[in-house]
Amino acid sequence: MAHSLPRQDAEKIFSRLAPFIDEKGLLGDLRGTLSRAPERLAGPVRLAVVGQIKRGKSTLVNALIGQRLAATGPLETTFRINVFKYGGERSARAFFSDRPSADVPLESLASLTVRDPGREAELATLKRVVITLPEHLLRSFELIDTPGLYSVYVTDSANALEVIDPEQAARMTKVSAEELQGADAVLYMFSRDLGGADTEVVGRFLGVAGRYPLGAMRTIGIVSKCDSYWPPPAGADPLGYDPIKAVGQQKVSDYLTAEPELGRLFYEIIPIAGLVAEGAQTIPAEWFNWLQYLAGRAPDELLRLLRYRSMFTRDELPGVTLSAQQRRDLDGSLGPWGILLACRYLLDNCSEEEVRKKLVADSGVQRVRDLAVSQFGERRRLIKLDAILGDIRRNIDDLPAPHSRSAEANEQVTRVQDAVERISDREEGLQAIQVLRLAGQRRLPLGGPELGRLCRLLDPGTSCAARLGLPDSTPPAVLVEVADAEVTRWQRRTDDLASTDPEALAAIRLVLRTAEGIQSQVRKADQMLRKADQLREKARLLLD
Ligand SMILES: Nc1nc2c(ncn2[C@@H]2O[C@H](COP(=O)(O)OP(=O)(O)O)[C@@H](O)[C@H]2O)c(=O)[nH]1
Ligand SMILES: [Mg+2]
Repeated sequence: MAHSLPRQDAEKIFSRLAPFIDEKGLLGDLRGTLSRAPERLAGPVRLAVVGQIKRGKSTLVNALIGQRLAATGPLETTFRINVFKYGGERSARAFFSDRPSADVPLESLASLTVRDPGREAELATLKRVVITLPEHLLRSFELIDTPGLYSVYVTDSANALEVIDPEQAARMTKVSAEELQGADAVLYMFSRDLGGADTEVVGRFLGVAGRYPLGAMRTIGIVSKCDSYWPPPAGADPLGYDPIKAVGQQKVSDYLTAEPELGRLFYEIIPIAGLVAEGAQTIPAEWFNWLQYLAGRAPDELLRLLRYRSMFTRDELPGVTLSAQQRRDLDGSLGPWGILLACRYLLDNCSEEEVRKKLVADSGVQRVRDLAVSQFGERRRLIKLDAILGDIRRNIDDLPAPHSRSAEANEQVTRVQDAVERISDREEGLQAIQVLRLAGQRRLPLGGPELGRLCRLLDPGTSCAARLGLPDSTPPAVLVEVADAEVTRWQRRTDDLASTDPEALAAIRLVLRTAEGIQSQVRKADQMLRKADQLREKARLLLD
């Protein structure tokens, strides 16, 4: 690949740098960050699910792993962190602040969470539960469920207030914020009314808001509980009503219009109905008989039954043979939209397995999964590197102003800053991802064919020929010709943009540098092959 840093260089730079930093002095934190960096680069991405309390974080975690293991619901108000990581065996280990850690049966996870008046003291010292699962998704990243941020929010907290006293809320926030700072990447659940607080929290995670736009590849925004926009509004086709598309997507674009900064902070913002995805994967097979029964009702009647939850779940529902408990179970696990969707797929003769899969796809959770795997799994090293550089920059930002630091400390800071810039300049993959993202958001002034070319050129891990849009069998002389044309094209583009759009200019410059890198590689290869031909010719003459 053109221009990329040899694999171990960043690791070497970090570990060589650490000993120069004074451990006990002003820069002690920085030294810790640097000396832990190589180990952190080698580990899996730590993906934290963060946001306000009761936004559906634990529900999303369950939906992502396809099992109901994180406790959800109004009673879940402990301070503890759940970490889900990959391992051959299903197991869980609890870590306390006042006694040694202990294995716990997975089945007892719920009771370790739910606030139980008899066990308050025990639960108060429970810090963290690490759950190991042989779940493919967790090969890409560790998933961290946090209790929730609270005190920074004023809006939408009425519900939470009923069950959480302010002291607890402050502690939950502290625990969650600490976990966020230790994470490499974030799934951030927006509060119901997007506030400046959301932008602030994420901006802080990434470094000062907007200053390190690269960081956006480490954050995915989530608009949760979209299915709660129910019943379908008058005028909509109620059977085809899709609250994710109809309301969720609209909310995302409203957010982006109201706070354009969000476009920089998030790689993507995805509207979801986590409950539907969680329910789809976890309801017992037997419940499909109940869904079949509902699917057998006339469409108008089914819609009428599902329109109001209070009616669907009441004690007596004349003409319906499902018991109140069965209806409540379905409602609690899938919600009315999920039930309606399932019925429609059953009517289309989908199998139970297909219905489960389709619901996960429709809920938006499959999109979160796919994106998380491609972003945080396949780009693991870049994500980690970017997270570490972000932490170092934050450490430096938090130091007292340069004039109040010793000359020695200033020298150390300069040294670290140089190293950070050296790494981020040379790891072109970091920048390539950012440029691809800008291209995806149509924020580059390029036409369709040019965008296609750009994406191909920047695609890491493919051959020179593929990056030039040619088959791998293309003769090197042709590759040279095409690479030359490519360089000329991007050179011209750079000149066009020189005085207009700095963001686009920086992006196109990177494309130009990449094209030049490819050009130099194919030229070298071509020359070598020509020389080889000449040598072969000479050899043949000797033998003749
Ligand atoms: N309708 C609906 N309810 C949801 C959804 N996700 C979560 N909930 C409910 O919201 C409540 C809080 O969810 P939970 O996952 O515990 O929130 P957390 O505090 O952010 O972890 C629970 O009663 C969930 O059942 C969703 O997508 N749709
Ligand atoms: Mg939770």
